[in-house]
Amino acid sequence: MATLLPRDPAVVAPGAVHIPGWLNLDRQRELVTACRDWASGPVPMRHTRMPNGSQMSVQTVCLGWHWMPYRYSRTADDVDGGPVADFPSWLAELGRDAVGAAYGARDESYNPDAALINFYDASAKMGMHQDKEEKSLAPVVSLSIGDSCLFRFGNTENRNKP
Ligand SMILES: O=C(O)CCC(=O)C(=O)O
Repeated sequence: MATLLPRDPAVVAPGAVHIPGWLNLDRQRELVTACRDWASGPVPMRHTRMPNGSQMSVQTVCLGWHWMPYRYSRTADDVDGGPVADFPSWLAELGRDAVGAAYGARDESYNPDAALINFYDASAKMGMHQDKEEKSLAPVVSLSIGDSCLFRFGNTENRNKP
């Protein structure tokens, strides 16, 4: 993809690899089309309500497993109780490709089964946090498409030094 700044792959922290421009425009378009589809149901995209009553500014829809604070379920118990959309095999394949690109070797045993799809409008943001509900050491693949943004990558000690 054409870019004004050279953006080379970088290891931003041990094990965390940033690969700018990894998805070409056609693949990005395919993914956006799929995300729009998932956003309309069976469980619609929504602002997650937190235990303190506030709503997250980002809108989220899940595949495979539904995330709510702070657990995962096969049904969207905090939305409409509906069944979570299937996690498609082509998305697991894309995940394996991404891990292969990041670490230099594909791992066929990597079999992701959940996706959180976040839609950020112009005012949405997400603060520094750790996702601690996942009892898994499997890699997390994050695909960012669309507007430019500040993506901060934290550390395991505190929230102050991304
Ligand atoms: O949208 C992102 O890239 C970050 C998502 C995230 O941190 C989360 O959903 O917990």
